[in-house]
Amino acid sequence: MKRFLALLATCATVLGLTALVTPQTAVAATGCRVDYTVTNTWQGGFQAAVKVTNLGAPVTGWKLEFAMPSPGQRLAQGWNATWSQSGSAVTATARDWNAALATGAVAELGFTGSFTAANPAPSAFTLNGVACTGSDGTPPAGDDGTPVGTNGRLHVCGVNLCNRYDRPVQLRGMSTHGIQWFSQCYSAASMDALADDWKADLLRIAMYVQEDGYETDPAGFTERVNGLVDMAEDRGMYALIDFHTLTPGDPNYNLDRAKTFFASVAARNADKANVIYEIANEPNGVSWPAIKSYAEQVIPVIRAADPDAVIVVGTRGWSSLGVSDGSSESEVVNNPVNAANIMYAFHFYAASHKDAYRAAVSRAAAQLPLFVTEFGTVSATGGGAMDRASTAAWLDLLDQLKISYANWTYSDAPESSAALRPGTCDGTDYSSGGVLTESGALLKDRISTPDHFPTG
Ligand code: IDC
Repeated sequence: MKRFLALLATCATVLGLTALVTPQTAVAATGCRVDYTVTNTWQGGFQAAVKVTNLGAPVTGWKLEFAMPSPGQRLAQGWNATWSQSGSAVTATARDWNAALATGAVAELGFTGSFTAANPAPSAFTLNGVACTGSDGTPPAGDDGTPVGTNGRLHVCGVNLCNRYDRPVQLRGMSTHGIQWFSQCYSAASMDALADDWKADLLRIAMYVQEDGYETDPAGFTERVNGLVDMAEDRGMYALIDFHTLTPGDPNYNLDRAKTFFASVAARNADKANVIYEIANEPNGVSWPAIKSYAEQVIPVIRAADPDAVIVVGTRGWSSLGVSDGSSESEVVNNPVNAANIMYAFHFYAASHKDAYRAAVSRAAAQLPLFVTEFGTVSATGGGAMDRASTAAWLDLLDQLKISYANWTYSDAPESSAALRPGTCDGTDYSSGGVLTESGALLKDRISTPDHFPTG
């Protein structure tokens, strides 16, 4: 069996175009994916598998159409649909038993055919009359140059974060400050600068739960987070949705809020390739088993709506893998969260956390998938002098281990951890050198270097 071509294609919005589609409310992101694989060939003949994934609203009937690209290609016999060919046009219509396709459901079809001169794969599919033009919500496997376009939906493989080619990638990006305080910093202009000038791969969306955050207006903050997810997606950046618990430190205090929030954002963003979930920023004053218990209650809520996204779990001692509480990564290694496709958060502030913490990360990285969802170049207060040497040692280590990171903060907060000078967010210039703080200049230098994402 030889795999000739896997073709990923997405249909544009199908809503309203056919009676076969059950209309859905607000969420208009519909689509489909077609994986076309030649599974066998012989003298003048071939067999193809056609996997149709409904990424959009549920349908109660469907028709898949495509053209045979080469004149001599003829359909012989198909299965799991009613197949026909007229000229070059091939149609596969659902059978009674696979006509209903829920969101995320798959129909596996196939056919045998003959060919004369050449046997290229079809390049354009339509489902219920709408052209399939991309991959799942993002540009096609062909690289559009953005981080999401190149890598697609990510997954955990071994201790790494891997891309659509199953190769390890490191995402380098920035964290917002609390969106309840700094929403003016997340405009089209600032996001353009982050994507185009900084060449950031990642925007972490820090949604505080307390401190005038989510708990004061769940619907409003959910909407703001979704808006930022879209802004990141539009620019080809990943979005890390951070449920920014901090005080109180026990995430179980916010368990019900977390379930409500994540059920909503996961359902709304399930079709997107760019979303990663961070379920608890910095557990503190709480044991690892209590954090694990929280994770094992929140993760299934996300999975029910968005089965494939990567989820990052905060760790003990302000996401220090327990080190700041005098423990170590072994409490996680010996008692991991019972879930797949997850990573563990590690946070550091370069002026406060040095060799002992780097040693812990070096050890842990061999056994646990780690994601530095937050770090600072300064002290753990978010202020004080930048520690250039320690920051460089940290970032070199993360680069070497391919550990993804987000820096605290892409904001103009009056504190040395902020990347932008105070007042920047009152204007529209996010690009000139003059808007950067010392920390911002260092981070922009590090983040804007080429990613060299592996593509094969
Ligand atoms: C800090 C902010 C500061 C804010 C404070 C309390 O920089 O402006 O007043 O939170 O909300 C963390 C936390 C992060 C902290 C940051 C710096 O995740 O919320 O932000 N820090 O203290 N962990 C370690 C350091």
